[in-house]
Amino acid sequence: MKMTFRWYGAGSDSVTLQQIRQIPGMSGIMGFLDYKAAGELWTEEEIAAYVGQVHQAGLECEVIESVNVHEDIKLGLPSRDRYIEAYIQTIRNLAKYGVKVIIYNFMPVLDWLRTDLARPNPEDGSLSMYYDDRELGSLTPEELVRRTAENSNGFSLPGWEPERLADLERVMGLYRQMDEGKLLANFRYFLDAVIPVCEEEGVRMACHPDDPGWPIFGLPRVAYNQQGFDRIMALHDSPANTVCLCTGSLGSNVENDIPAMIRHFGSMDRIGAMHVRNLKHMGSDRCFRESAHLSSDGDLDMYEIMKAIAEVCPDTYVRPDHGRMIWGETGRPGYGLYDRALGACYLNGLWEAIQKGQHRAKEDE
Ligand code: DNO
Repeated sequence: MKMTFRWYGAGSDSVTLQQIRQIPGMSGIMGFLDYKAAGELWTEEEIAAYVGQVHQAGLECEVIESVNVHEDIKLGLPSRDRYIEAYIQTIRNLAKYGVKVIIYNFMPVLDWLRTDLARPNPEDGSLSMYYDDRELGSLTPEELVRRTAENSNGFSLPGWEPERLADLERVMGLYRQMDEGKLLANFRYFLDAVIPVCEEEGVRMACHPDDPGWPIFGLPRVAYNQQGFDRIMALHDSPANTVCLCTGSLGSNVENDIPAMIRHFGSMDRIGAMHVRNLKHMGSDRCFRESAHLSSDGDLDMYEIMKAIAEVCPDTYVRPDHGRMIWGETGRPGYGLYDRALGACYLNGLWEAIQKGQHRAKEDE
């Protein structure tokens, strides 16, 4: 397992590379060029500059996140070929600088979303991201986007680029006629084009789940449970077509058994990377808050999750995911330093115990 941390780049992150380097057990970064609009080419110069800084700090940069897929590709518009061409060149450019895994998602229009980015937890005063489906029902997509932008402490959130959201209404309209089958056909078209390039370049695409894990605002969604990911893996069968298994996104849907999903996709060698975090449902299946990583703080059994990773994909990349805001920290919602660093240490602790347990069990045999 390689423990990593998301970093948005100098000037775009409240956390520095040196701080990340000082977290015990940190091997590298899950990187991101946060100023890139979906569909835009990531140039060699930009990638070289980002990766160079990460290496200089003594960290690896083998995973890149949120190389966002242009809406025209998801919609299957004639202009998609131009955006796929740019995507392919981005893959080649990233591979040149040692990137091995590219995390992306295929959610129509809206990326992951919450109804509250900083809800105080009555028990301890920490601030958590929060989702309540009833509240979502009372908001229009435009209101939600405005509210999200206003509450993100001046930072942009991954997948919420202003350009993408500016013509929200028009794009939502284009999806009105689309069902899951059509979305999957467009997904296949995309994978058929990019996966052979990944095979050539030694890169794996890792699809991030829809978050929350069910369709919202009447938009089709295809990546929120085992069956959905089975279909995605079958669209283009290749070791380069993988899942970014995000425990929090999938865990939002109470029907998902996360350790079983890790075992399922891990034993097929289809886990490219893991986002590991916990969440707690608040009296309803469709209302949750993002908790601390600890098992006892949320609904997910983090020991079972790490054990499943140790069993089926022990060499994968893991990062602690969204953290709460604690100790007065301010920053990009979900992406402060303290709670994610605590999460990484906790996950590394579980990992050591699991590894030693496995080792001793072997010796006893
Ligand atoms: C949320 C993240 C996502 C993820 C993208 C991948 O905070 O987990 O931004 O990286 O959806 O495309």
